[in-house]
Amino acid sequence: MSVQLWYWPQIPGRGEFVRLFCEAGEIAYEDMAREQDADALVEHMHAMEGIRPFAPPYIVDGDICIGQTALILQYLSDKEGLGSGEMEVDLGLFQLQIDIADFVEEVHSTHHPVASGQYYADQMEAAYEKAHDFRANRIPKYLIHFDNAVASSGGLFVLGQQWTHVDTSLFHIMEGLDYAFPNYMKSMQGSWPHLEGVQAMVPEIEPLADYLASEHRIEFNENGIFRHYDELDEQ
Ligand SMILES: N[C@@H](CCC(=O)N[C@@H](CS)C(=O)NCC(=O)O)C(=O)O
Repeated sequence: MSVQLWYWPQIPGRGEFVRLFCEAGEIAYEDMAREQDADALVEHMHAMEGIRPFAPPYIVDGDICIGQTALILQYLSDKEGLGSGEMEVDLGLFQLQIDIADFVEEVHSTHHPVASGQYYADQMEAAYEKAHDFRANRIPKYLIHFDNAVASSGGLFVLGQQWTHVDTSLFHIMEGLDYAFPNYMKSMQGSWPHLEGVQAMVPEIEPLADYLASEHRIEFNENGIFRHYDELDEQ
């Protein structure tokens, strides 16, 4: 039985972390709001009983409903036997996935530093300051942390030769940063070689290559999390 994925239909957003892992691991999923629309997603969320997810993405797997990207990935990885199988190691992967979630929140705050409910145009000055600090301090701090995690495995991925949900997510943040901050990322090329290795290797995971070339993959755009605004990039 396939898992239902509920996520906003117009942006890669956080839903993409789930899609990439499902595609790479050949986990059957239905992209519910892509098949229906955003209204169906809102309706579905509000009709739910018990503990509801706070926000998309969330998945429904039989009687189970799970929100929070990191938890969804950990759950699917456990269920499909795509982790290490050792609790200590899998907790380390989960920890990295939560680090990625924190980072994604900071990416979002570069264009929405004041209020997520207001337009970018109404908070551009603060965004400029925020993006400057993000490029100077936060990107290097996070990417060196992730680079060290890959380096410590001695292999191509975080677990060595075996890819995991952390690697598909690291691929996505590297692609997103290349889109959002192309000048900065070019100027820093070579600063996180193991991460660049993950970015190069993940598209080689066979089922994923098909997905990446397919129309189902949504391009980054200025409604999503990774947005490109010239003024927020290095000049
Ligand atoms: N920590 C959550 C964040 C979920 C989240 O912020 N989802 C966004 C879309 S990417 C949303 O719809 N948020 C609505 C809101 O925050 O009110 C996760 O990692 O899944």
